[in-house]
Amino acid sequence: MKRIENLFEITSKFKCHVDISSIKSYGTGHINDTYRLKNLFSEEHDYLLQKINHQVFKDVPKLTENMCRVITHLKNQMITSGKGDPQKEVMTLVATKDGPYFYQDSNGQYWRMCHFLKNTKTYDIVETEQQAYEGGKAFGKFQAMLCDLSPEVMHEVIPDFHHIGKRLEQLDQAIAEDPLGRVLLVSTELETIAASSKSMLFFQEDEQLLTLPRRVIHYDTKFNNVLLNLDDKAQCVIDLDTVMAGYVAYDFGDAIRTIINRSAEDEKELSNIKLNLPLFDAYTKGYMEEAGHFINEWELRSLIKGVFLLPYMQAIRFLTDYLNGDKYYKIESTHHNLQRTRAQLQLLKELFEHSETIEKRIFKEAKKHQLINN
Ligand code: GN1
Ligand code: MG
Repeated sequence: MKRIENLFEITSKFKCHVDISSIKSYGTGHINDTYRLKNLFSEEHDYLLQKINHQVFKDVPKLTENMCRVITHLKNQMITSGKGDPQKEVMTLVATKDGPYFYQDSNGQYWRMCHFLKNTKTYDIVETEQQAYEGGKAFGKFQAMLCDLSPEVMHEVIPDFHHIGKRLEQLDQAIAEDPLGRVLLVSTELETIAASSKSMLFFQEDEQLLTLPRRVIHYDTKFNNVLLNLDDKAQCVIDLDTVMAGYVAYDFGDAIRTIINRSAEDEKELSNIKLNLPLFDAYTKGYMEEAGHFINEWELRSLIKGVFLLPYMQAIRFLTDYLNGDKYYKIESTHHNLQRTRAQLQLLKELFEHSETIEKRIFKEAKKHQLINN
């Protein structure tokens, strides 16, 4: 674990009672650094302390404003409807003694703190249909509860985050600059990416821009961003750094990317990357039960596009970072980003091979909620 030299300085700025001798690294995020800290009073909740990656999140005050807006909205909905426990089912940020929900230390680093939710767990790879179903319910409910929050009020904390046209341009730029001479190693991957680029531009087409509603979405719906309780029931959606305006299909696609894959996001052995269709069905069922009452037919028909777009875009993002010299994602070995790229492209290949089946299964579930007739 990296030692935090100024831990005392940081924690003393927040309204908390931490036992600073208890600090431990926590989680598997690729961007921020997360630590768990115990409460000095054992009967009270513990804390998570996060160092926010300032290279990725350039405007931490705006990011925090987005997060607080969403958190407040979700908690208020639970209080008003009397459904759900706002303390356990929504993240709770800890304020600094000066008021804001973040602190910039003497080295210029940004920190935030939130409550640690006891008796919860996350899965990097989904194991059961029950878990997948609960994931679908959690992200579907998250979107549903935010559908009366105007997307206009949200800041675009990472510009063009899921704009595939821009992602392709960033890849082209990395190819042109090629600082480590890695382009030579990735010609197969570049060909695969080029072969699908046109079909992936769906969300940037004029027709979609005119018809698809923009909503407040999560933008990082990896399955491990849902906390499940000890009975494997969804409890809380976490990692709200990227809540912004976008299309529901982005969140559907990113969740499916992690749920339908029998292997890890960075699986080395490509033949292990196979689809788990029962988990796809279970997620879709849970999702439609919660989102079926607010999404429209256009959005429903766009879900399948998200299923292809997200692994494709993720492959491009990993490859761009690989070519740029691994500056964005944390890596565990020299060619980790290349390995991740290959795994995502393999997943995409599998998805393409089963595209009809996948689409039929989405429509079958949608019919149950009268979202379409045929
Ligand atoms: C990053 O840090 P983490 O794991 O929550 C990334 C997501 C990617 C994901 C891929 C801000 O999320 O967009 O989908 O890695 N977050 C950002 O695993 O770029
Ligand atoms: Mg994240």
